[in-house]
Amino acid sequence: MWKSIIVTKNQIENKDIKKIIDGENSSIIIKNFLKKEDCKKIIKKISSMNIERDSKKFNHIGPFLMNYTTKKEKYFDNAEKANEVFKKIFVNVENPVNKIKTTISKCFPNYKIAETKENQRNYASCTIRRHENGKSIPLHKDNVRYEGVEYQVSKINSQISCILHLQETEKGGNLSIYNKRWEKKLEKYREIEFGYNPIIKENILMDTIESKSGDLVIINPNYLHEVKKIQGNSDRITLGMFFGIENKTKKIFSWA
Ligand SMILES: O=C(O)CCC(=O)C(=O)O
Ligand SMILES: [Fe+2]
Repeated sequence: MWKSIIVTKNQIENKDIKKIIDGENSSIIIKNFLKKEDCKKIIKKISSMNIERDSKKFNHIGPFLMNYTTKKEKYFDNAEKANEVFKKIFVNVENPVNKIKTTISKCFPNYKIAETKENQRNYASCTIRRHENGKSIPLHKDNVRYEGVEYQVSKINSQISCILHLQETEKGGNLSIYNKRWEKKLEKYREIEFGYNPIIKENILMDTIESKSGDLVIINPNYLHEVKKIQGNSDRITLGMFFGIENKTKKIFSWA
């Protein structure tokens, strides 16, 4: 069995994060991390604003570093714009990015949460992704140490991914996470566009995490994962951000 740890935001501890970093558990789920009314307010605000999407194809707000591995200047230009947009989106609610940062930093009492800057420029604080009926996210991993070598944040020891569900699906859109840590030898299964050939998940233990608005899901994104096809009329809307833990300097960074 490979299972989630279900906790409240006041219960979560360093040992829970350690368990997902080491792959003992699939994920941490904090149910109702954000009030459903706040999720709705955020979505309403987004709909009322005329926001330029970072990628028409993916319908994201905010640049996603992995899509800019060789376009560093452009990443920071777009991050600056996106961070202004996020400030506006969160005016009427408790800022979810800060709330996630507070929750994670409480798990690392001896660490400092550092402003993530590079040559005086800020990283994107998060990305908001909207996936419609029929969309899915193929099998992949996220590993900034391997894929983001041009960036300072790649110098970290461990990386975690936080996904806050702002709107749930009617059906489908579950996250599947496999008990298989990415390693370099899997690169030969790389697909042209994105992700990996599904044969590498065969016979591997898997856990399923449903899309439920208000829930915060924390995973080690170096374990293979995918989002199944969304069904029905309700788009799957999430706010995602990564954290990096640097042991030598006892610092925690966040970016998207
Ligand atoms: O939306 C999700 O559930 C997962 C997104 C993802 O791939 C990640 O956070 O690394
Ligand atoms: Fe991912």
